[in-house]
Amino acid sequence: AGGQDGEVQKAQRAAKASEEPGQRPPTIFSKIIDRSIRADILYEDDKCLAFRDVAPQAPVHFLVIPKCPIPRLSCVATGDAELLGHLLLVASQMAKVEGLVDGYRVVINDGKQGAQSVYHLHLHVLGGRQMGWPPG
Ligand code: IU
Repeated sequence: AGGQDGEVQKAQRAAKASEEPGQRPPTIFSKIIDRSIRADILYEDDKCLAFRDVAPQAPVHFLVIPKCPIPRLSCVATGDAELLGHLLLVASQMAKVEGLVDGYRVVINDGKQGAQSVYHLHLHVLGGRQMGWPPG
């Protein structure tokens, strides 16, 4: 079923993640999910968690992460489609809850050139100020 981390997907992710040694789950986000470290959690369900970024880059800046430890967007597989859709829906719903009525930015950084620092897939939701384009 969608959202389940099947054996094939796990193996594919492990292979992809191992291309960058040291850049694989578990990361600090696994500890936020299991509550072994504290975070300002805005939303949780069986598939995902949303929490405020510890170093906010905008008046509102939160992350939406899957509970299953997908390292990065370039590791996702066809079977992740439902989960990925769910993450976007939660981002949209939480942006409303946070009062971002004038718009906001959703960002996924992937890998070295994407400036990803935590190798557990996450959507950034940033708002409450005017964004620029192109991003840096
Ligand atoms: P990036 O897309 O991998 O570069 O973003 C990682 C984000 O995770 C970054 O904005 C950090 O401030 C944020 N973060 C966090 O919220 N809590 C933490 O304990 C750690 C990073 I480490």
